[in-house]
Amino acid sequence: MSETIQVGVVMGSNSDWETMRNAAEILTQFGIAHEAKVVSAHRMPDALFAYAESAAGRGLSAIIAGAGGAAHLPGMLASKTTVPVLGVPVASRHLQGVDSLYSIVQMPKGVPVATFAIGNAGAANAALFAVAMLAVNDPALRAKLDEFRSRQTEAATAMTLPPVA
Ligand code: RP5
Repeated sequence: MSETIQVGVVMGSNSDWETMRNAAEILTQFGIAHEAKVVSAHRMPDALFAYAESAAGRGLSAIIAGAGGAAHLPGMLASKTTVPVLGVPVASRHLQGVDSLYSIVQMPKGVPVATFAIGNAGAANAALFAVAMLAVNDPALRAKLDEFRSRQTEAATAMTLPPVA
C-alpha cells in the first residue's frame, strides 16, 4: 500500500524549485511524507482546482504553496480547500519578491493563507510550521522539533566574534 502523503509542496514553475526545495528538505529531515509538484495557477488552472479539491480526501494536513510575481497559487488553492495553505513568496525577477509577498499576504477576510518570508527562509519556515502543526498530535515529532531547536540554540550560543583591532 502506498504511504499517505501528509504535506503537499506545490509551486508555480520549476524555476521556483531552488526556493521550494528548502521546504522539501526540512520535511525529509523530519520524516514527513510529502510530494512536490508544479501546479501553475495561470497556466494549469484546472489542475490547481483538482489538486485543491482532492487535498482533504487524500489526507493532506497542509499545502505549502510557493509562487512568484502575481502569485495567485496559494490564495486560489485556499479558496478551494479548507486544508491549511502555507504561502511562500518566491523572489521575482523585477521586484525581488515584494510583489509575490503582497499577492500572497493580502488575502481578503474569510479565506486565510499563512504567509511566510520571501525566499529560502520562508520555504524552510513554512515546512517547520507544518511540522509544528503535525506535532500537536504526535509526541515523537514534537521531540524531534524540540531537538532541532536545541541544536540551533547550541550553535548560536557557541558563536564567537572577532576581536576589535
Ligand atoms: C510564477 O511565475 C512562478 O511561480 C514563478 O515564480 C514565476 C516565473 O515562472 P517561469 O517564467 O520561470 O516559469 O508563475
